[in-house]
Amino acid sequence: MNPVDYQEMVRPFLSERRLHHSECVAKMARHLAERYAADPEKAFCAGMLHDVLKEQPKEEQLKMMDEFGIILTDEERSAPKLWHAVLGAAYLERRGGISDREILNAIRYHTTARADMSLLEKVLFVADFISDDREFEGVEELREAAEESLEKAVLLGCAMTVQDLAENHLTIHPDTIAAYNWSVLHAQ
Ligand code: DGI
Ligand code: FE
Ligand code: FE
Repeated sequence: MNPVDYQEMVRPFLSERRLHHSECVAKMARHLAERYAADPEKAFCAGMLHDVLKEQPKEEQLKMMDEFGIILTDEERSAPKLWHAVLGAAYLERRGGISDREILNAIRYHTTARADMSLLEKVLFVADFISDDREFEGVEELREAAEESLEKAVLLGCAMTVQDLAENHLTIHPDTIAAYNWSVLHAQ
C-alpha cells in the first residue's frame, strides 16, 4: 500500500483533528526513522494507523475486544485510554490486512511503551509525543532530546507519563512501569 492508502484506511474512523494528529505522527515517525536508521516507510505507516480506533465509543471498543478475545487486566479495565492501542493492533491485523509484526507491535505498545522496545516501537512512541500538533509543558525539551538520543526521549516521555498518572491518582500499567525502569537502567 502507498501512504495515501493508509490515510484513506483511517479516514472513516477519525475526526479532522485526529486525522491531522495521525498525519503529524506519521511524518515525525518517518523523520525519526531516517535519523535513527529505522524503516521510514514502516514508521510512516505505523504513525498513520496508530490511533485508528481512538475515537470509537467505549461500548463499541468493549464489544470489539470481546469479539477478538482480548481479556483486560484490572489496570487495563480501569484505563479506557489504553484500549485503543491493543484493540487497534488487533483490528488492523484481523480486519485491516496489516501483517507486519513490527508495525503491529509498535501500534500495540504506542501508549504504554514496554521494556526493551524495538527501534520502530521507540520511534512511534516518541513521534506520538513530539508530533507537530502537540502542545504541552515540556514538549520542547522532549523534541530536543529526540534529536539527540531516541533512548533519552523515551526515558523523558515515560517519566512524564508516570509522574502525570501518579499526580492524578490513575493506575499505572505494568508495561509503563517496566518501560520507565528499563529506560532508567539503559539510557546513558
Ligand atoms: O492516543 P494519543 O492521545 O495520541 O496518545 P496515547 O495513545 O499515548 O495516549 C495518551 C494517554 O494515555 C494519556 O492520557 C495517558 C494515558 N496513559 C498512558 N500510559 C498509561 C495511561 N493511562 C493509564 N491509566 N495508565 C498507563 O499506564
Ligand atoms: Fe494513541
Ligand atoms: Fe496518538
